[in-house]
Amino acid sequence: MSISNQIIAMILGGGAGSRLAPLTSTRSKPAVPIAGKYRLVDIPISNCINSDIHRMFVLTQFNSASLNRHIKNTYRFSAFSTAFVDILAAEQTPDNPTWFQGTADAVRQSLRHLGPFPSDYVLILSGDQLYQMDFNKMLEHHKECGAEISIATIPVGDREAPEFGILKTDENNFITSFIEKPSKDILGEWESDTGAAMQQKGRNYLASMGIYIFNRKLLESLLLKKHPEATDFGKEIIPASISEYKVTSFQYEGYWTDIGNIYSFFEANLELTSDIPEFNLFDNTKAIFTRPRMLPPAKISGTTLEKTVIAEGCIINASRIEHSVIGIRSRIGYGSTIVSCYIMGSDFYETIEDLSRDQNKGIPPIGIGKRCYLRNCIIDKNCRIGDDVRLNGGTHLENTDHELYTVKDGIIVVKKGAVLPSGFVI
Ligand code: ADQ
Ligand code: ADP
Repeated sequence: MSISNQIIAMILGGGAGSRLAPLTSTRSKPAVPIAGKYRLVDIPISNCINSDIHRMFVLTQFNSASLNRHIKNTYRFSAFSTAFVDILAAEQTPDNPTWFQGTADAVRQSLRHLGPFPSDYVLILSGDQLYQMDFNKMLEHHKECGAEISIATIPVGDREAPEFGILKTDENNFITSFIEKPSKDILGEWESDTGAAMQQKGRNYLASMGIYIFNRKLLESLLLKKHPEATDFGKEIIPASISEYKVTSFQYEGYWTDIGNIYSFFEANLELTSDIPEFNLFDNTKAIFTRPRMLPPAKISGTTLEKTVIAEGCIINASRIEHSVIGIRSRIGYGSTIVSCYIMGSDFYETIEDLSRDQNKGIPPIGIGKRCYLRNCIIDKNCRIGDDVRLNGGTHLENTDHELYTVKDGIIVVKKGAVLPSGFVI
C-alpha cells in the first residue's frame, strides 16, 4: 500500500497566536507570510507532499479569509486522486462551546472529521517550524521498531533545552522518560548520548520536535477514552504514554527551527539571505509550494544589494538593501536604505488613479518612500511608508505596542496596512 493511503496528517495551525502578534491580529497563524512569498502553512504542507502524504487537515483557532483563500487557490489536486488539504477551525458544537484548549484538544475535536478517511497512522505536525523532512523515513522507522507512538527528536544545547520537551531513550531508541520544558537547574539529569558530532557542538539533549506519528486506533483511544480531559500532547498525553506504550524516538539531524515568536520568526527569515542558507529553497527535490501568482519579474535600479532575497513583482529604486528579505510586489523609493529587514510586500498594485487619489489625500502610496532608513524591522503587508521615514530598530528600544507598530525584542513590527507619514521616526 502506498504511504498516501496509510497516513493522514494533522497540522496544528496555532493557538491564540499571541506570540506572533501583531502579525496574527488580522489573520490566523498558518496564513502569516514568510520568506517573501510563502505562508507558514506551506512548510508542513510541502513536507507532506514531498513525502507523498496527500491527505491533510489544518487545525486552526479561527478560519481567516486569507487562510481559506490561500489553501483553496494553492492546493488543488486531481479529481482522480484522494488528496486534500482541509481547514478545520475550532467550532462551537452543543457539547463543546469553546475553542481548542490545546494541541491534544484540537486533535480530539477534529477526530470526527477523520472518520470517512481510512488510515493506520496519524502524523501530527506543528505549524510554526522551518525544516525539510522526509516523513516516509520516520514512518518506516516507526513500523520497523513496532512502535505505537513515534516522536521526531533533535539534539539541542543547554540554551534551547528548557523551551522543549526533553527525553531519554534506551539503546533501541525507545523513550524511557520525558519532561516538558525542564527548568535550567535540573537539566543536568537529562543529558543523552546524542553522538560524537552533536556532542562536539554542545548539543547534549534530545528534544521533541513536536512531530508525532500515532497508531490511529491508539490515538483515538487515548484522546477519547483514556484521557478525555487532557488538553496537551507535550504536557499530558506524551508523558502519560511513555511507560505504557512503545514510544520511540526518530532522531533527525537536519536544519529545524521553531518560529513561534517574533524574534525567531525574524531570524529565520533573515537566515535565508546567508551564502548557503540552512533552509534550502533551491532544492529540486524538496520544493516549497505556494500560490502561483503570475507576477512580473522584479525591476531594480540604482540599488546596491548585499545578501538580499527579492521576491517577484517588486519595483526597487533604493540606494542600498542589505541582509533583508523583500516580499512580493514591494515598492521601495529612491535614496532609501534597508538593513536587516523583512518587508512582506503587498497584496496588490495601486493603479494610476489610486496613486493620484493618494496624492490628493496626502497619504503615501503603498510601499516605502524616498530617503527612508529602516533597520531591524518587519513591515507587514500593504503598509504605506512616506518619505524620510526613519525606523531604527535594535535592543535600545523597549517593548511597546502602538497603534501603528509594535516593538518586540528590539524588532519594530509595522502593522498590516499601517500608514506612516513622511518624516515619521522611531
Ligand atoms: P510548544 O511549541 O510550546 O511545544 P504548543 O504551544 O502546544 O507547544 O504548540 C505546538 C503546535 O501546536 C504549534 O504549532 C502551535 O501553534 C500549535 N497549537 C497550539 N495550541 C493550539 C490549538 N489550541 N489549536 C491548534 N493548534 C495549536 C511543543 C511540544 C514540545 C516540543 C515543541 C517543539 O509540546 O514537547 O519540544 O513543541 O517545538
Ligand atoms: P494577508 O496576507 O494579510 O493574510 P489576504 O490574503 O487577506 O492578506 O489578502 C490577500 C488578497 O487580498 C489577495 O488575494 C489580493 O488579491 C487581495 N486584495 C486585497 N486588497 C485588494 C485590493 N485593494 N485590490 C485588489 N486585491 C486586493
